[in-house]
Amino acid sequence: MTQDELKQAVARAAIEYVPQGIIGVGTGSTANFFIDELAKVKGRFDGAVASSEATAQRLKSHGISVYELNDVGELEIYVDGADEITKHMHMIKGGGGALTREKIVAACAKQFICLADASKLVDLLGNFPLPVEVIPMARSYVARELAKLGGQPRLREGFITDNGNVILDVVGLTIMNPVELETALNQIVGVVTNGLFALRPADVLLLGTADGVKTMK
Ligand code: ABF
Repeated sequence: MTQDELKQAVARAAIEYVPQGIIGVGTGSTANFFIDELAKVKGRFDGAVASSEATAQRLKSHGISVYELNDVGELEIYVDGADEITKHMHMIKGGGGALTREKIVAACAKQFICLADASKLVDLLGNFPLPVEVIPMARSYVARELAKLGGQPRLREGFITDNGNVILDVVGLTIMNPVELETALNQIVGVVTNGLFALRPADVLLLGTADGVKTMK
């Protein structure tokens, strides 16, 4: 099976978690497969909150109603991909640059359902560069602080987030304790969000493997 076929398989499997009401929808190619599956069952739920402009556009193109997060209450589920995930359900996210809205929508959901192909499951986070969204005027300061933590930050060239900020992708971090590092990064003035999702990990992982979709909790 190709990586895309694995992503499609987990997207299909996630449909069984879709409740009535409004659901949170993530960003990226795996989330896009999920949106395409959602379109097939759009009579079963009321609509969605999107974690990015790109996702909102795709949902709307399928005729799925898109709601503002401030206009809805707690969401039953948030469904999204990841760049890396461990068996403890800690993730690196934000390769697509939507980490801030993803973290906000995830925070509003009772259940975070992560969709990933087998290549995303790792023993230790950090091989994938850790994205950090930064207020533009704080870029150099935050980069120096990240260097003090042992990372090598690189500006994502030519990229501005949906919130008007820049992203520093950090390589060289040994992420032994994702909760501790996420907390430390949150303390750096000028950081909007970091791509570690460990304080609020996934609740369910649907992992696409050659032997089928595995469910981990
Ligand atoms: C979102 O999409 C991001 O948090 C993550 O960076 C990315 C994963 O992309 P893909 O599904 O295309 O591999 O989930």
